[in-house]
Amino acid sequence: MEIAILVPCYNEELTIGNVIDDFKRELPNAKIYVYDNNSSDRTSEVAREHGAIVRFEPRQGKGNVVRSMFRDIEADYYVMVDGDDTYPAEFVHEILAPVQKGEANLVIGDRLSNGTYFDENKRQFHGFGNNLVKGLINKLYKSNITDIMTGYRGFDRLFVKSMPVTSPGFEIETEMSIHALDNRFLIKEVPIDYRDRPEGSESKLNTVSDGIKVLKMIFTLFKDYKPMLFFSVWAALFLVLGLAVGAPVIMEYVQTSFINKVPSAILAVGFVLLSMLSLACGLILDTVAGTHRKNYELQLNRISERSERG
Ligand SMILES: Nc1nc2c(ncn2[C@@H]2O[C@H](COP(=O)(O)OP(=O)(O)O)[C@@H](O)[C@H]2O)c(=O)[nH]1
Ligand SMILES: [Mg+2]
Repeated sequence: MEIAILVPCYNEELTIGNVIDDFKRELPNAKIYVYDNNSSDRTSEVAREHGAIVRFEPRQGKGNVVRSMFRDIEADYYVMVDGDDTYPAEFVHEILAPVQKGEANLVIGDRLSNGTYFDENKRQFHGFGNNLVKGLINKLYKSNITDIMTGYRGFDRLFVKSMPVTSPGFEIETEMSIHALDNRFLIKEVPIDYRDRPEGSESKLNTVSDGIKVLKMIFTLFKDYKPMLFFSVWAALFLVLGLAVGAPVIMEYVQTSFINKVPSAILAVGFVLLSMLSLACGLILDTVAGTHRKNYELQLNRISERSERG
């Protein structure tokens, strides 16, 4: 059974050697793939010296790298980890166990439950953004995931080969979590320890701009995956506005058999029409999403057949 360790890297010369050595020690037979994303430092040289398989990805962004990794790399089980030496390699066995036993398609290395993340990560608003995203997703999917955006994950082959990666950047983690939830993949969370980057090593993530991209991703996926719910919200909003503006007009008509509030009447009709239009969009897109879901299920069957034969 082949195991692949995937390490997306952008300027991680300080830490990548450690990461490779640690994973080599824990899993001597695994193949370690480092995808270097236009680093201006010696990331790829260091990675090669430490015995990783180094490849280059010219399109900038973690999502772009993950897309290429998932497409190129053949293995039975996969582990993805940051190149910044913040996730301890010792936990790799716990990350892999559920996928190897067939208990999970996706394993999430949860930094938050053990409490080390809050002690170690000194960045303001990071916690706020994490909580916002977590709350949104768990509400929408009635799920209970603790750490949506962790970079330490385990996958089985089916998940890797069927995950449509559309995020170019750091939204990839959120996209993966939502995709897994929406398609009812088996998800398991494993609490892990977290340590901050060593002195001199800089995070590539910008809390505000990358946070906005993550929220946009949630919004888009919500519209695409749950169009009926998404457009029902708009329909309800416009209906309430229509009734608020239109009720006095109807009252007036009932009492006097005349309508003097003509502008209100026109506005109310406009709002109600918008409401109906939203509902119609929801109904149509619901069928589209349903068809897509069926096709996706068939594709999953084909991928798992091929994996079993290969
Ligand atoms: N390939 C690639 N990897 C990136 C890019 N930006 C960040 N990474 C890698 O993604 C991982 C997570 O990034 P990091 O800055 O540690 O984010 P944080 O853990 O949320 O602070 C690290 O291994 C980075 O080297 C990028 O543009 N391309
Ligand atoms: Mg990191």
